[in-house]
Amino acid sequence: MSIEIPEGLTELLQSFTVEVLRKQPRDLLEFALQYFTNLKESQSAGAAFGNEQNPAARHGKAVNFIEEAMQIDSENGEDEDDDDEEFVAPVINRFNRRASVCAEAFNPDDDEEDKEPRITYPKTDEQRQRLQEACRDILLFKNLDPEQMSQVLDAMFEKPVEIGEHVIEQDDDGDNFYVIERGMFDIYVKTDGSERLVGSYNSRGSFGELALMYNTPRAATIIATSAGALWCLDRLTFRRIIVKNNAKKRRMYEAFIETLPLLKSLEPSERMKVVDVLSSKVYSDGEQIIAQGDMADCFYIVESGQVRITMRRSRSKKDLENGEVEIAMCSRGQYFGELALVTNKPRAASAYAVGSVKCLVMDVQAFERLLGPCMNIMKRNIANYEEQLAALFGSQSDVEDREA
Ligand code: 1OR
Ligand code: 1OR
Repeated sequence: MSIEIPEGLTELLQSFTVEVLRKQPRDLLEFALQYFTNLKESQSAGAAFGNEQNPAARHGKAVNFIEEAMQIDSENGEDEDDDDEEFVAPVINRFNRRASVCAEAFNPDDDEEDKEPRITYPKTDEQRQRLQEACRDILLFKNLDPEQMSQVLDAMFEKPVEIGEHVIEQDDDGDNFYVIERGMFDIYVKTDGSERLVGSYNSRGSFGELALMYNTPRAATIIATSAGALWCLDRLTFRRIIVKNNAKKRRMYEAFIETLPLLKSLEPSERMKVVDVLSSKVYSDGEQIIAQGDMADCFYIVESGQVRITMRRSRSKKDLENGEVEIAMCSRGQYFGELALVTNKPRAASAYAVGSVKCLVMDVQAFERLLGPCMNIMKRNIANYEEQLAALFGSQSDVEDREA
């Protein structure tokens, strides 16, 4: 009598075993229950998004575990950027294809990326336009080349959210990266058993990158405070494209970042995390980078060129005609745009490119998350601004008007 092994059983159990070895759960049965429930849920979610014909997406979270086990060594260290190809996470359809952790060694030279099917969610022109608009200012996408960007857009799928929905639960495994199309979301972080509101998103931005970049549990809970819509990028595509791109970025900026006085109180590994979230933006001569009075959501470090910081003499119409006064120039290695983020006020001054300028840009959430240890240096500088304010603007009434 021959016993037939059901298709997919070996791979299913392998994935589960790898996850048990990674997580070392105390209660194996409870872990198994959770694991297979998650697997079932992500399978149903894939089906709900009309992705039946797309096996890689259908398998949701669990699809990653073997590939990731193959990469774990390179990811745990700080040297994950030795080779671009190290980050190619081949999409293995483990329910049709036999893949064994032991037998199928991960070979970085094998360009699996081009052999395996890519995830594509068909979109109407209207959807694609909305998606492109939502992704326009996403810093993690800024350094992608057009081909990478188009693969990312193809792989993204839409998810409506209801008010009160927990999009991400702290400590869960990471499944997707999310780009906000519309809606408001609160960020909660649990420490020592108590949960605290640490920030929010208002109809723009993105979240959910950390667990995917560093293979860590979710670092925060994200709750929708209005109805809204998100665009989701699955973990595998995120790792294949964004994490690979980050390796390149690390190589490009590692030496520069090491020289920045602002970041000297960070550990080397923290400095690398700063590089991971930075994106580079180019401005042409005279272009406005920051407008005085605007709400702030970014922080800047000058990579090349000069940035002129100017201030309106006062808010009154009469003085607007007097134009703006130059109050500072920033060059390579200097930063600006921190004041509004630290004080939670509108931009205190404007910034313009002088000649062609390249800046490294970081969003406010990353700024708050990563630059806490640099706050002393920034606060000392801010105290300098205050001192120079009166001197530069002369009459006290001007200052009072500006500060009103
Ligand atoms: P993730 O994959 O860990 C939760 O899932 C997401 O919340 C996380 O990625 C970030 O994208 C996002 N600390 C940690 N995660 C944050 C934070 C944050 N803000 C947004 N996320 N802090 C708040 C900074 C305003 C630091 C709190 C101490
Ligand atoms: P921000 O987020 O307010 C404008 O956006 C940026 O200009 C500001 O952060 C600072 O990074 C930068 N006063 C206020 N902002 C200044 C100043 C400044 N210099 C640079 N910025 N002063 C100049 C001191 C040499 C004092 C005002 C006269």
